[in-house]
Amino acid sequence: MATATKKANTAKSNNKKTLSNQPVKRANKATVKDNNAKVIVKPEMTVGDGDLDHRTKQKTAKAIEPKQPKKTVKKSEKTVAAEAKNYSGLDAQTLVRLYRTMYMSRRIDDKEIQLKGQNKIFFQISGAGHEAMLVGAGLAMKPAYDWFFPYYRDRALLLQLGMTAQEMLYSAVGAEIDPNSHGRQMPSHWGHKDLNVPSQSSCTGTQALHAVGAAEASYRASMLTTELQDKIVGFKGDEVVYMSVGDGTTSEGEIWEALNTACNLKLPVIFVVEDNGYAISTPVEVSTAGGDISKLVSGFPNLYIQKCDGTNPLESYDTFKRAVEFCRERKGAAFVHAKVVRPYSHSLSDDEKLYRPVEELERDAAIDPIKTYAEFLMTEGIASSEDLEKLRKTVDAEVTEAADIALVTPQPAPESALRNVFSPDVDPTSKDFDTEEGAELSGNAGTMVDLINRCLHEEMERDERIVIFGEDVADVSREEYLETVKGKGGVFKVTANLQRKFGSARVFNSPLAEANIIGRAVGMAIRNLKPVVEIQFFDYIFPAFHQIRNEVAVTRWRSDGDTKCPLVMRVPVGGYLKGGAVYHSQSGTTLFAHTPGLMIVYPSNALDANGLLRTAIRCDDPVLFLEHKHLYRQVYNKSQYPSPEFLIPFGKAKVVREGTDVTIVTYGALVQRSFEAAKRLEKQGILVELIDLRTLVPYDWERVAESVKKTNRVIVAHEDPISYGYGAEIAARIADELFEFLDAPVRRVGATDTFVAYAPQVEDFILPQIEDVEKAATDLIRY
Ligand SMILES: Cc1ncc(C[n+]2csc(CCOP(=O)(O)OP(=O)(O)O)c2C)c(N)n1
Ligand SMILES: [Mg+2]
Repeated sequence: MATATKKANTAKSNNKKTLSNQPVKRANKATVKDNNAKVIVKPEMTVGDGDLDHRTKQKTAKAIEPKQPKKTVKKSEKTVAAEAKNYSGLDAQTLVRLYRTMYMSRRIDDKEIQLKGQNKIFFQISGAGHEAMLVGAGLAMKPAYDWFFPYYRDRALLLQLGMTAQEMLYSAVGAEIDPNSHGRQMPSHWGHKDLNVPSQSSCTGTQALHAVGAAEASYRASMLTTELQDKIVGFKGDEVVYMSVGDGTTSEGEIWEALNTACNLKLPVIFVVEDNGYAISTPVEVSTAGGDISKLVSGFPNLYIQKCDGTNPLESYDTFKRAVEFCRERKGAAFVHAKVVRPYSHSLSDDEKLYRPVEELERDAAIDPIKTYAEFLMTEGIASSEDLEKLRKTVDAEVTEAADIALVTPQPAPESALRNVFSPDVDPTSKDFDTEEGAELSGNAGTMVDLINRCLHEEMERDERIVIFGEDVADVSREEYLETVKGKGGVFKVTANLQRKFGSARVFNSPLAEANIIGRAVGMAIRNLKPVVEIQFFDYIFPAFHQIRNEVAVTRWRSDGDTKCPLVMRVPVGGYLKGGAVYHSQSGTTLFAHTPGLMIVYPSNALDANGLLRTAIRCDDPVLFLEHKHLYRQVYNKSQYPSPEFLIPFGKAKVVREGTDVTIVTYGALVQRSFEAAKRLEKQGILVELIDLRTLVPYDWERVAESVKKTNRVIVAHEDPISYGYGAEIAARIADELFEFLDAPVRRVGATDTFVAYAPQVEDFILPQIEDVEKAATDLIRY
């Protein structure tokens, strides 16, 4: 007990020490508390309440042009930014422009709400209550220079950066010319190529890792050659990366994985938490231990933590200026925790009155930044009520006009749906990727591990954009040991000696966090690095499944080609290991094959692995490259080495053996097993045509069809569990398109619908064996 207390105390004081080392600025608690405590009787008017006919009626004043601040005007105690004596160094025009942007943001929300009510648009989520913080952030950063990974509340930021009301309303109506997603995503899912805003998804928090990867692209390029820097999209050397989330989203693991890496590498990422106190209906104290996210992150080293009143644009601007400076100077990452309000429901699909009492809503309304900042401008004599009224009128007119135009702007043609699933420019199934015919081989025969490793060496040599990372892939992270130890180079040694050859900036270990690996790779790929990452075992790919399915595979499509993240995910897969058991033997290609936008490669031998990996690296789409662990070192699939230009195209199956009686369509470890079965069957006079698909997405349908037309009997064999498997897809298509050529039903061979057991004889029962393939063939012949 005593020891425990002692430990706790030490931890506490250590924490304190770390904190005091950080340039932490505490929030102006008094202001926030005071404001929260103020109970305002039903506000006179509600700005942006969804009804365009409601207008803010401010007190009258005369001037039309923004006035220079009158130093003589008596300041109200309640002045929003009374402490900002020189208005954060901003002139009157800028101060008024900030209001214009905030108001514009609110009015676009209101317009959308109106249009949604009229069934003219199909979804709405607002940025209401967050505007002040967002214009402050936008003003402190450099548009089209810095990088932005914003979330759906960030309308005012995007306006501040230069996106127009028109562009936003194109998005709302699903117009094809919408720069955010060209009609593919809900509105407020930001993306703007020219403004360095990569396409953002609906997934809360995934973009934190992309932001880290985007910052890391610059960080790694800084350590490498200037030629590489030229290839990094938007490389400046001092650019910073903005990433925002809500309070609720800070509970996602990816946020913590992102903070961990950003702080560890001192990456220039500004983590922004827009704390409106709710995640839909769940209050912050339910999601966040202690209710204060800044406290929870206070142990991270190199993290500049700032709290601010996000309803105050000037305080927000000051805060962001400091955070930006910290990151620009490459001192580390920054964390801005901004308290904001949410005057509207979460989205139009939500009714906040179901879980928030009127008094609370009124408290928020009283500190609504659209209201308080207008009051500030008037009280300080920066703009008169008439100025602001006039400004509001012009904004309203602009928004109305933009909406009218958007409503008559065409949506994409229905068949455009098929565009940009994969790269329209680089086709890995084309002849450009085929040097297989007559390829010259040399040297001693190597294993699949050897030939993959050789390919990685050659490709890294050829393309300096390639970075390799994952768990334990480096030779030795502590470089000082490089000369004294042999090095690890991956648990299967596939990446051996790459760090030694190409350096730790290009080959490095990741933390033990699969989403971290894939999410960072996305951010790097967005900026034109070429990540070739390793997931240590297929069985552990699932923490990254969200990133793979919802980000990697869909980024190009959801932005209609504006954002892409081509990368290669090498993944050891499969069983037949004797003792691999449940969590080191899994196959599950269907889970990924069912995800549009992902290419899947599954080589059965060393030479194919080499040629297909080269194509995977050189193509412009994300590729899941499955390497069967059992095949890694088999003598039967060894090969001599091809040249560094040896390429096998995707979608080109290999006829391993020709035959006339029955076709076996397979891949991976079942190729050799089927080959053995074919030899046995030949002795019975049955001639098998054996097809190794080699790539599962895309696959060589022509070759399959040609064979089935010849043999009229077909088996689809794979290692995955049989039900709902990849074979079901092939079998269904054969039944559908080749029915008249069949003399027997399509038969499938696969694993039992279980996981793989440890005890060898049970494993043998579960996984398909030579006998299973043989029996299926004899059954079909007898049919
Ligand atoms: C991974 C994921 N889980 C759940 C959702 C559904 N969802 C969308 S927004 C949201 C709440 C987010 O709250 P917060 O992060 O506080 O942001 P706020 O909307 O309050 O600004 C939820 C649960 C989602 N989009 N993504
Ligand atoms: Mg929230």
